[in-house]
Formats: sequence, C-alpha cells, structure tokens
Amino acid sequence: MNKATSPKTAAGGASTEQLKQNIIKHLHSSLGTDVNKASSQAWWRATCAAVNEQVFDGLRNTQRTHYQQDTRALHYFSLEYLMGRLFSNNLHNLGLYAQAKQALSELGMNIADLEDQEEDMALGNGGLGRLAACFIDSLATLNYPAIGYGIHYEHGLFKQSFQDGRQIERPDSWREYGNPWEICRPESVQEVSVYGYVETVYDLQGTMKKVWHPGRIIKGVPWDIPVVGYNGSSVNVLRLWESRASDFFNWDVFNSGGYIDAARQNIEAETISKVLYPNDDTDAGKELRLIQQYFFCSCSLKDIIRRYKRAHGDDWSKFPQQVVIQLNDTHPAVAIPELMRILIDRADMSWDDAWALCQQVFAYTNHTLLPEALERWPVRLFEKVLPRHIEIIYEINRRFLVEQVDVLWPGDNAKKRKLSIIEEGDEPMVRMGHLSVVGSFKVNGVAEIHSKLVQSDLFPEMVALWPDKFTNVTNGVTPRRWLKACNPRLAKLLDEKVGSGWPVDLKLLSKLAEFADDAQVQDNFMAIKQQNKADFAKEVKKLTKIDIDPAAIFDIQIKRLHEYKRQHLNLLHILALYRRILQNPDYDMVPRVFIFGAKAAPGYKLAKEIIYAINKIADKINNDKRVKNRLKVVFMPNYRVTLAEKMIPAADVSEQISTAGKEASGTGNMKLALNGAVTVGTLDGANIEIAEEVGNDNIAIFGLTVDEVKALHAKGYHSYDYYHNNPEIKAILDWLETDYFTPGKPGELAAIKHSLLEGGDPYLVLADFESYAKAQQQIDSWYRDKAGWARKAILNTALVGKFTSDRSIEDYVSRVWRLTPCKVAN
Ligand code: GL9
Repeated sequence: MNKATSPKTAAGGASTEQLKQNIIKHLHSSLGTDVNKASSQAWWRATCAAVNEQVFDGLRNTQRTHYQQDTRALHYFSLEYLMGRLFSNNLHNLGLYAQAKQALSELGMNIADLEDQEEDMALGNGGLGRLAACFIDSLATLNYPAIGYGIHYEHGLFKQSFQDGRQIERPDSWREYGNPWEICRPESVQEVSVYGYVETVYDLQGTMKKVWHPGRIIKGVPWDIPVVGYNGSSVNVLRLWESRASDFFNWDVFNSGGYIDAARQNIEAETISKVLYPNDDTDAGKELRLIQQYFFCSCSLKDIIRRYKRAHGDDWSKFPQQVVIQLNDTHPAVAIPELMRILIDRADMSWDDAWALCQQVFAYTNHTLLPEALERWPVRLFEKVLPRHIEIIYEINRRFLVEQVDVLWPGDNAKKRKLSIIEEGDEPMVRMGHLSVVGSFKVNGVAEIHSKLVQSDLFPEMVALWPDKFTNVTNGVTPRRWLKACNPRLAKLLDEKVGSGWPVDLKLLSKLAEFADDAQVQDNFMAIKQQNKADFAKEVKKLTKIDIDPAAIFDIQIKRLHEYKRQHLNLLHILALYRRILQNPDYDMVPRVFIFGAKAAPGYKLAKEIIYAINKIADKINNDKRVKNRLKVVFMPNYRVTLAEKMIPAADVSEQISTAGKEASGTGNMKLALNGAVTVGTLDGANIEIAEEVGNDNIAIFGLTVDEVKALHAKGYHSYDYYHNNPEIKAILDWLETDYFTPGKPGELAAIKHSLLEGGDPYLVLADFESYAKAQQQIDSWYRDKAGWARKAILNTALVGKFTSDRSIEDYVSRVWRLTPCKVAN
C-alpha cells in the first residue's frame, strides 16, 4: 500500500499568484473574454483550463513512464461511469483546492459558484457506475497502470422533476456546450463492423476459413478524460468511445446517388452512443443495447491491441502478461468472442491458442443476483447483429459442454441444459453470465455474502468445475470525494485528530475511536453535523420550498427506486408514525425528517407509483398542523452524485433496508456511515460487513436474514397473514386505498397495497415491517441520549476504514489482476 503522502501543494509548484495569472490568461486567450464581463461559466472554464495545464503535464508523464517501462495494465470495461463533477475533485487530488479558492476569491469569485457551473457527468445509473468511478480514482491514486473504457454517451441519465408528485424525465445534455475535461483523440479512431453474413472459404491448402462480410461499418472516436490520482502524480485515462458514421461506407451510398440514405445511415451510426439505457438491475434486451455493448468492446480491444503491437509487434506470447481486462458485470461479455474472432480470423491463431490466451485475460465481476438483471440475448438477434460471434459462442459452448461438463457429469443432459451458454426454448437465448464465467480466469462478487450466494445459488456447478475461479472483493468508495471533498468540516476535524494521512490510509480513522467518549470531540463532531444539516436544510428549502428543522433527526434513503430496496417499507413506517400521532396527539417521538432521493427507471411502473405515493403522503403530512413538526417527509428531485455530496454529510440515519439476499453490496451504505450516520439496515450485502466493523451497538439491524428469507419462501409466504394479524399494517394499507392523500381520487395509491397483497409481496415488506418499526424505535431512543448518539456517530466514521475503494483495488490486485504500482516522477 502506498502510505500517507499529503498532496503536494500546487502541483508544479504554482503559487496562488501564478494560478490567478493563469486563470486570467485563459479568460483572455481560451475564452476570448475579460475579467470585467466574464460570466461565471467563463470563469469556471478559465479555471478548468488553468488546472488542466497541470493535469496534462501529469498525463504526459504518466503515459511516457508506462510506455517506457512497458507496464502490465488493467483495462476496466464498463458500460457505465457515474463520475459526477470533476472540478473540485481534480483540485483536491492535485492539492490545489485551498489555493484555487484563495486565487478565485482574490479575483472576486466564489469557488462554490463556479463549481455549480459544471453539469454532472452522469454516464451511469447507480451503484455499478459509481463504483467504476471510485475504482479509477483509486487506481490512479495507488499508481496502478490502468485505463477505463466505456461509451461517450451524448445523453447521460435523465433529469428528474416532479409534476403533481409524478416523476417527469427530461434528457440530460451534459456536454451541450462542451466539457473542459475531455480531449478528443482523432488519431486513435477505430472502426467496428456489424450485421452482414459469414462466408466459409477454403484456402489453397484446403484449410477452412470464416470470412465475415459486414453489413455496416461504424467509426469509434475516443474521448479521453484524465483521471487524476490523489497527490496528482499518476494521471490515468478514462477513454470513452463516440460512434460516428464511417466515411468509407458513406461514400458508396453517396456515389450511387443515395444522399438521403447516406444521411440516414449517419444518424443510425450516431444513435449508438446517443443515450444511456436508464434501467438499473434490469435487462433491456434491445438490439441497440447489444450494439452499444459490442461497439465499445470492439473499439477498446482494438485500441489495446494497437498499443500492445507498438511494443511487441506480432508476438502475441506476452499479451496475457501485459493485459488484464475486468468485465464490469456481463455488459461487456461480448468482448470474449470478439477477442477470439480477432485472434482466429485476423491473427490466424489456432482455436486452442486463442482460447488459452483469452482465458488468461478476462475476469468478471457479478453485481447482482436478481433474475431480471441476468442478461440473456436472443440467438436470432445475435445472428443478425453479430453473425460471426454467434458461431464462436456456439463453438465455445460445444467445447465447454464436451470437454468440461461431460467429463465431470458424463451423460448428464440435465446438467448440460443447465450449464449451456445457449438456453434452449422457443426462443433460444445466449446467457451472458455463463459466457463470462466460462471465458474468465476469475469471477468475483461484491460483498462477502453476495460472493457466497454467487457460488451457492447462481453458479454452483461452475464452482464444482473450477473451485479456484471464484473469489470475493467487497466494494469500497473513494474517501477523497466522499469525505474530504464533500464534508470539509469533518475532514478538518479528522486532520486534527488522526493526522492528514487518512485520505490514502483510511484505517487511520480508527484513531478517532479513542475520542468517542471525549465530550469535547463529541461536541465538535455533532456541531459539524449540525452545520451540515443547516446547510442542507437551505438546499431543501431552495429546491422543494419545504422547511425542515436541523434539530430533527435527518433520516435519509438515497438510491435507485426499486421494490427490493423497499422505499415502500420506509413509507409504510412513516404512515404508521403519522397514524400514531393522529391517534395520540401527545405521541412522543424525536422530531424526524425522512428524506428520499431516487430515480425510477422510466418503464418501471410500480417504482413510479411509489414515488407518487411518497410525494402525496409528504404533502399531506407536511401540511398537517396536528403533526406539530414531529414528522416531515421530503423527496429531493433529481437525485445524482452532486446532490448525494450535499445529503450524505447531513445524514443522521442511513436507510439500508433491502430484502436480505437482494442487494449485492450497496455503496451508499458505506458513504453514509463514513460521514457519521447510523445505519438502520438488514443483514444484506455490505451491511453485514459494516456491522462487523462498527459493532452491533452502533447500527440498528433488523429483519429476516438470508437463510430466514429462503426458509420463509420455501415454507410458503402469505402476506395476507400479516395484513390480517397486525391491525396497524391493515389500517395503513387500507388508508392507501382511500382518498385521504389524494382528495377526490380514491384508489390512486392502491398499487402499493395490491402489490403487497394480491401481488404476493415478493420482497417481504410486510414480513419485515414489525421488526423495522422496532429498529426505528431503537433509533429514537438512542437519539435522545445526546452523548450516546455522538459516540455512535463518531464510531461509525472511525470504524469503516475498510470500505475505502483503495482496499478494494488492493484486493483486486492481489486476488485477480497481479499488477505492480508504477511511480510516476513529475
Ligand atoms: C449493483 C448492485 O445492485 C449494488 O448492490 C452494488 O453495490 C453495485 C456495485 O457493485 O452494483 N448492481 C447493479 O446492477 N446496480 C447496482 O447498483 N445497479 C445500478 O448500478 C443502477
């Protein structure tokens, strides 16, 4: 591990004065404006340009060093990178934040106003995409040679607003006016083929060859986003591909008089990188999505091979030594047959040699067990879009079934059916998870329990075939963005109490535990929380017009909206509290503000109904005088990285209430605990490991365990029993059917009730309700003891050092990637 080195001041030794001059220089020469008339946008851009001078120095140094030392490198293949803003992140990682703040202030500008000029780079849906962003930050910080590959979407995740409580989606155009952090690299354009047919030909020796005659060729234009490591010495790259029409192909059509056709094909080609699919944890199954996946994998592989060949020519023997590719879920699994195709059809390698090489290069991370998220592609779609690849997949599968499955289970056709990469049926399907396991040398889940379930429930036979292939790497988050940058007050206290090395050695935070009972530190810690809450309350007022009291408990649930995450369990409990207050005007509870942030996939009806219900119920409760401010409910619109950065430092309570066995890991749970929030959570995903670290006195665990969930389902779960046996549950669910929350429109909120009763309550909301309500009582009584609560909050921050993404990366390095750090001299 690279131990604590504090970021060098002003990379390159620039003084505040020089920074000021640089900003002005760029205001003049890059923006063509003047201090007197420059807009905040222009100031922001000029500052970015000034910062980029140092970013690009680091980038050149890093690339030169890696090239000279011919380093083994990680290639992270991900369809999503949820980067958020880069301005303050880059400044912090360069050690320039304080200086830039000073320089700007001397120029009469407020750094926070400039930060607000930047659109979030929202090229991801949620946890999986944000994890990729944290990982590339850690890789650069730890000086590992690595490159992230993905798609340069024109439109990232949609923007959310509410109209009469209902979610409205608008397109996100994050780079409408350009993005100062990216560099277009026309010199590294790649071409990618799709459609067409495969011809079998024989050469003079009578050897059979397959020739793919593509139906269309698309150009991939790379955009590089420099990834600045903390300390600013290594600067890696995130390379995102944009699709364009290939000039070559258009000429043909154009010359034959097909101007309109050529234009149409242009549009079709450019459609590929137009939009991010907004589904989380579900499989879209659309042709364009398969083309997106193939497009970026093919461009990226060709880019890797071009770079390899520059150093090693046509000698492929060192390829597996130099290249490791991590597949972020199955989304890039088509890279496996694509590399096979390149090796066999282009490099004339034998099947056995090509397959041996492939199997040393790919590793696969599974991020979910939800059946609806396990990607399966119709064989006929593959035949249409990638006719050569489907042949290769068939051959991979044939050999797998004959050489592996039939050897361990001779003649067992049921096993073959279960393990086959091709699922039989009326509509035969390619199982991308199976392909990923067969084609990879390592497979990991993202938290201890999840990795166990991947092995026991998802791929037990694959484990029997290859026991050493499976491993765990528990997720982590970068403490630079998720503590240092987003919670400067707490960061300062930590610097004082544990020293300034914690951003790169998060276990140092455990020193703070010594102060958990120190009254002075408790006061400081809680005063910081109070200030963060006051700041956030202003934000709430600005965005929702709702007044919230910073003295109340801020209870936060932020994540994508999904039944398994159970925002509706939280909502039922809110209704229970409201009902108790109405029934007993003196009901004694610590005032609490329940705050939600969540986007629903545009096609996910029930998720949207849950948003609507929360908004309608919030409206009623917030305006009911009888509540006397004991209860407030806020749904923040357009939840995204930038909003998370404001919410997390202000949280007292963190809601992590998924049905046990459903949330692979979670990462918001880590961010909230790190910022001193106490978790109310199930024994699911990384919550289990958080509980291990902070101890059961400092987390409110409730609900069925994974084993109990399985046992309940096996025995037969009847949600009606809970409805009939628990009068509070019955009253609340019946309430939803009245027009109490939607005057004049009874039944508008009934969808939730129906899913929990007639729908069978697949995520066991009613089964966990009572236990959840008790855990919430526990929180209430804990909070009444001020010193006791301060102790818990402090211990949460102190004891979650394990969950830095630096540790995750070191685990990947030792368990999967086998990389060596490469120090870059400035
Ligand atoms: C997810 C899991 O659901 C999370 O539990 C996990 O923390 C992250 C990162 O490993 O991956 N898998 C998945 O498909 N999503 C996840 O968040 N969904 C989105 O990214 C929206």
